[in-house]
Amino acid sequence: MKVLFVLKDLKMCERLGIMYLSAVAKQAGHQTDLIATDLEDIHKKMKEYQPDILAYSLHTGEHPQIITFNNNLKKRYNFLSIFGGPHPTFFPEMIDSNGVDVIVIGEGEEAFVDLLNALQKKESINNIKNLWIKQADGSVIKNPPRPLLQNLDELPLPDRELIYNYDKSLFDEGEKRIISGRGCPFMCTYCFNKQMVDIYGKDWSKVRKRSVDNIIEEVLMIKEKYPLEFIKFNDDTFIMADIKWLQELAEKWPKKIGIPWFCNVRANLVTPEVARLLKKGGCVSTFLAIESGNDEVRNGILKRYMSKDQIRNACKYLREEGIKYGFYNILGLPVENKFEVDMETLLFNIELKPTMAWSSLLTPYPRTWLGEYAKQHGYFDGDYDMIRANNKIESAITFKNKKEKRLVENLHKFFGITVSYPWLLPLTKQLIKLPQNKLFMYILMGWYGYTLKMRMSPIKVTPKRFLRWILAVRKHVNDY
Ligand code: B12
Ligand code: SF4
Repeated sequence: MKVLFVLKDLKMCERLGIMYLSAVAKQAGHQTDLIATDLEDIHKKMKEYQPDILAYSLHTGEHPQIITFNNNLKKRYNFLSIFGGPHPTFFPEMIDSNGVDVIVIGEGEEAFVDLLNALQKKESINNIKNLWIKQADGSVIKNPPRPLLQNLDELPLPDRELIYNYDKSLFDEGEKRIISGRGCPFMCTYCFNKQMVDIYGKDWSKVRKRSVDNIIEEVLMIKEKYPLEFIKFNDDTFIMADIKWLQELAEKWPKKIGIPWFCNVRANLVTPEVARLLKKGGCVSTFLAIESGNDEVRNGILKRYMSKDQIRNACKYLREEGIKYGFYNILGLPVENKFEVDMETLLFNIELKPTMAWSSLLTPYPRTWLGEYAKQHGYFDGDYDMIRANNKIESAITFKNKKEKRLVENLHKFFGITVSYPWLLPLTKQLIKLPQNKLFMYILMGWYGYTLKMRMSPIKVTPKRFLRWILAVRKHVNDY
């Protein structure tokens, strides 16, 4: 079968989901290719490649545009459309949209191969687990999920050629993304994890780590074939394995690889021992999520269950080992006094002196506990089609009045730079009263790009890369 993966955009970011799917498809003898709708003319590709299947990977917010895109193609070409990724997983009702033939819920590798093999052999696809299949009369067959893959080492390594053949700039970037495991035992209310537990039960909560040797095999392959200066682990929380796994990584990585790396950590899991092992293994920078500087909001509403002192200690242990740390935060939460809470978050970030601070405007994603809470309390109207693919300009939350909306949305633009230079605070407080404008977006994206690439990452800044980053910032801003 000839598969064409379709992404709304690539945005200088390797998408591991489709890279795994492409690897398993090729292993089973099928052909794959890729298109990003912002980079290439689809009609040229359809005529040249003549795919049997268009396979879309979707985040919430990308869906309205992609559904229209697919539906227009359906009028001109003959193919099967299949949709996977976070949006179909959390909002399978999207199958009712015109032109959507099949959706995949949850982990996709085995279901995708079963589908391709069945189509190849001209067999029925109606009993394949994880799939919802639209029938000719419009009814939908809804199959249950299969058990989760237990041994991730059995998967082939993600297909990097799929991405790099398509976008040479990603090949040339010194940083490459990999993932060391799947699953998370926590239940933060804004996160996709809760829905995965609803789908898979407690099995999803058990973290499935790849073996250290399997990870090393992947990185050695990357090192041999592509420019590599820095590895970024995509894992939600990298250090969730038992300590023996981290000890083994810390032992083997410097000897066999010796490339610096980044990972996400959870403050309550960072002990002096964990920080020491991260350092020994070659970790140079981390991100941890504060989300809110207000204890009641962080623990009562977001259910992070961690104290300020735990966060302070985690930072201290990382600092003592010389590991950089950045923060994730969420602004515009569904609470009565949004702006006051966001100011508390800003001040707590300033206190902890991170290398960079990132903030997002809350997006009430479908089926998250917080999304439902926002709906029930009148902070969100429940229209997921109004959620933007990128929540960097405007919040989807309902505010008390225009003034509150403006203050929160503008604070988001100045958040990172104010955390780095707290003496800007009086100026920030004045600027956020102004109407939102493109310059504020440039400040947000420019500062984010600068701190991410030049402070958190050790990769070489070549003129070519620098120019590419500038263009990426411009593209991000112009997209809004
Ligand atoms: C690392 C990460 C990032 C990184 C890297 C992005 C990347 N695309 O790799 C960064 C920081 C850049 C990022 C950015 C964003 N992210 Co992010 N990110 C993640 C994270 C933690 C890991 C992604 C990953 O590598 N997963 C591992 C792969 C193997 O799994 P997967 O992608 O889900 O794919 C599997 C299945 O979904 C399925 N599948 C996927 N696509 C398809 C397609 C077909 C045809 C089939 C059959 C199956 C299938 O099969 C795959 C293999 O099993 C996830 C959470 C998570 N643990 O997955 C959030 C997550 C995907 N991100 C999320 C969001 C919201 C974003 C942003 C929109 C945030 C923002 N506002 O800017 C941006 C979007 C950027 C973009 N265009 O990709 C949400 C999506 C929620 C939703 N309902 O859409 C998630 C789920 C986290 C959350 N908040 O709950 N992200
Ligand atoms: S936010 Fe992180 S720690 Fe919380 S449930 Fe999601 S993945 Fe787990």
